[in-house]
Amino acid sequence: MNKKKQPPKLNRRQFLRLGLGGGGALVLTAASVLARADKLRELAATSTASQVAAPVAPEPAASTVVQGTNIRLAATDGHILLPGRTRPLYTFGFVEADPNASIRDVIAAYKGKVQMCSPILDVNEGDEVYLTLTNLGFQFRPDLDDSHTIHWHGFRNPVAIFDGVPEVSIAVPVARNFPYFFHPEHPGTYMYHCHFEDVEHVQMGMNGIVFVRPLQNNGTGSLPPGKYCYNDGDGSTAYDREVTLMLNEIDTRPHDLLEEVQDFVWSDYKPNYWIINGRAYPDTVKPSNDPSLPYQPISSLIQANPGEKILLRFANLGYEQHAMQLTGIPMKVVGHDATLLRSPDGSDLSYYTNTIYIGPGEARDVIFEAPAFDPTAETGTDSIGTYNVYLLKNRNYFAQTNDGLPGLGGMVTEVRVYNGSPLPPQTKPNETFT
Ligand SMILES: [Cu+2]
Repeated sequence: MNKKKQPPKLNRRQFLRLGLGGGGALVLTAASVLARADKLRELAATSTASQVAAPVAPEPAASTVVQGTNIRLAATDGHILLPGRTRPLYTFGFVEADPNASIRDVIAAYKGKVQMCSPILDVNEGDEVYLTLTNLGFQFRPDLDDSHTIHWHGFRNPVAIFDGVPEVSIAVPVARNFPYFFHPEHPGTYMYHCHFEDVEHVQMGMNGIVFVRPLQNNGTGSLPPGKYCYNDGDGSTAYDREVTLMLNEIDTRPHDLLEEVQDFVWSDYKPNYWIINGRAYPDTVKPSNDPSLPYQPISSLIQANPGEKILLRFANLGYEQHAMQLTGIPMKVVGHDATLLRSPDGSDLSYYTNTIYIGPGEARDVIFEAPAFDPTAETGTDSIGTYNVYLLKNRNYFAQTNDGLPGLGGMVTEVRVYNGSPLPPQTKPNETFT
């Protein structure tokens, strides 16, 4: 008896490739989606010149920082701009949403409008933090029904259900909420990311920085209230300003292929962009909430008055180790992976360096003191005043380019130390002044 030949079984993506991908066309129905893509393309055409482009039509504002104990993040897709690239880059990620809005309203407001990197979460030691994750689905890949999670990387979590690893807890399907609960007890800098199909979802942009402020900020018997990175007991981690720096690399091929309903072999990963807070230099030094980068709201520009102490909160959720070098100003490393650098007997293990080595999934807390303004050194001028500029850059020169194009790009930002003390106090992390 002849065995009847069975038609080949197709998985979801193979099926879609036959149905949609052959022509390379993705079926997009909503006119507003096309209009927004056109607007982003227009912005992209001007972004390489680092000029301020015309602002886009009002959208729900992308968030730099989320504070408080009642947080809502919505997971969806969208597009960002990279210097030297006219096509907006397809991404996934998280945006801040109103904790009290209905799922329907959050979908209407944010679906297809994700930001990169995801918002900075700013919480306090001892708080009871409720974080609702809402999965909005994908605007540009409506065929995909991927779930999402929040994994607070490095959190000492006694309860697996809130750890965001889908295999041992819960993942959030499309059009559903899930309430996470965290009781942070260990100050320092962490990161969070989606843990569902995590190689893909993290590379696509589902990551951000979360940090915990110490109880010492309220003051102790011997220390006044203030800004401290840790419960150091001696004020050694006090600072005036803070900037979070989320390090990632991007291979643009899987982003483009996903948008075209094609597969990518992840072992072929070979990045061509290196980014800080979702932007590549020179975009890194544009202000926070710059209108030319509507979905990349978080600046990496480090502004300082002479003599101020600046806290840099580094985290790396790329797949490469990075070596971040600041020449001309010594950096004091006070924390690794949300742990104060002290030995069990209390001795000081902090160290000075000009290069921070940071592997995937690692965090560093670094404090430097802004030097006096030197009128003879290289200076620049912006709307705040005249400044000395120090480059904070990835030491690997491959990571100092945008897709191999000429000129400085990539994982590079600037420290600007101003003449006089023109900067007002910072009210939140990564706040920039123009
Ligand atoms: Cu996800």
